[in-house]
Amino acid sequence: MKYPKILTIQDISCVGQCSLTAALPILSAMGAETCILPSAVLSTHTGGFTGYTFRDLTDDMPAIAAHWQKEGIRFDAVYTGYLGSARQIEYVLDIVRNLRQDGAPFIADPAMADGGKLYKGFDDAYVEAMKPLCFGADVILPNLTEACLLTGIPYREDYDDAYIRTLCETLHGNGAKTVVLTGVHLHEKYPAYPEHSDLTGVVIYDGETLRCYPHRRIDRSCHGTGDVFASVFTGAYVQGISPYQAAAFAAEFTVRSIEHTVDDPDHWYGVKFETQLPWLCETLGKELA
Ligand code: PXL
Repeated sequence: MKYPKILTIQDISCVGQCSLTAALPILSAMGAETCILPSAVLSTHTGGFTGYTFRDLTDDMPAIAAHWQKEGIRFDAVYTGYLGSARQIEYVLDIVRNLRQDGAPFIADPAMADGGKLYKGFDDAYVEAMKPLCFGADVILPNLTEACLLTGIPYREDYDDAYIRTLCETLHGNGAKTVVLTGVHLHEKYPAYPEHSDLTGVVIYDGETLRCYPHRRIDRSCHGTGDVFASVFTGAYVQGISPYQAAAFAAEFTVRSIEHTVDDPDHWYGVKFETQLPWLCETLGKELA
C-alpha cells in the first residue's frame, strides 16, 4: 500500500459532516497523509441551517502557499471541493500548478450545486471561475447539476443515455481527462438490483469508454454525500485503483453510510459515515492485497 501525501482544499463546516470533517477522517483511514487548506470556516454547512457564520480564508491562501513553496513541500495529489470565493479559485489554480509532485493527479469536485440549483452564496461568476479549475483536472467529480452548469447544457430531470453521454463528452472535450458523473438516474434499465425499481448510478468516462456503475438508491436526499463519495474516490484512486473501481468503491461506501442514517430522523444534516470506516479499511486492504 502506498503512503501518499494528499492536499485537500475545501471548507471547514464545524458541524455538518461534510467537506474537511469528512475528507480528513476518510483519507486518513485509507492510509494517506492528509494535508488540508481550509477555504472558509463556517459554523455549519449551508444546506438547511440558517444563520450560519462564514469566514472566507481567501486572503490567507497566498502566504500559506508561499510558506509551503519555501519549505519545498510538494503533494502526491491535490483534491479540491467547496471553495470560499470566485477570487480564491485563482490561488487554488496556482497551488495546483506549483505544489504538486511531477505526475501527481489533480481531482476536482465542483461542490457548488445540486438538484438543479447553486448552493446558497454562489453565483454565475463563481461558476465561470470554476471552469478553468475543473477543466484542468485529471478527474472531475460533478453531479448532474454541476455538469450542466459547467457545460451550459440545460439541467433536466428527465433524460436519456444520449443526454448523459453529451454531458460527459462536453466536459471531456473542455479538458477534464476523466469524468465521474454521480447521481445518474437509471430508471429500470439495470437489473442488477431487482428489488429496487429505481436505480441510481455513477457514470465514468475517460474519452474512450463510457461505463456505468449502478447502485441502490435511497429515497432521501442527504447532505454531504458528494463529499463522502469524492473523498473515498480520491483515497482509492491515489492507491492506483482505476477510476471505475474507485467510483464503485466510493458509491458502495456512500450508500452504506446513507443506509446507516435513514432510520434516524433527527440526523437530517449529514450521513453517519464514521460507522462505515472499519468496512472501508478492511475492503481497501483486500482490494490492494
Ligand atoms: O457538501 C457540500 C457542501 C460543502 N460545504 C458547505 C456546504 C455544502 C453544501 O451545501 O454548504 C459549506
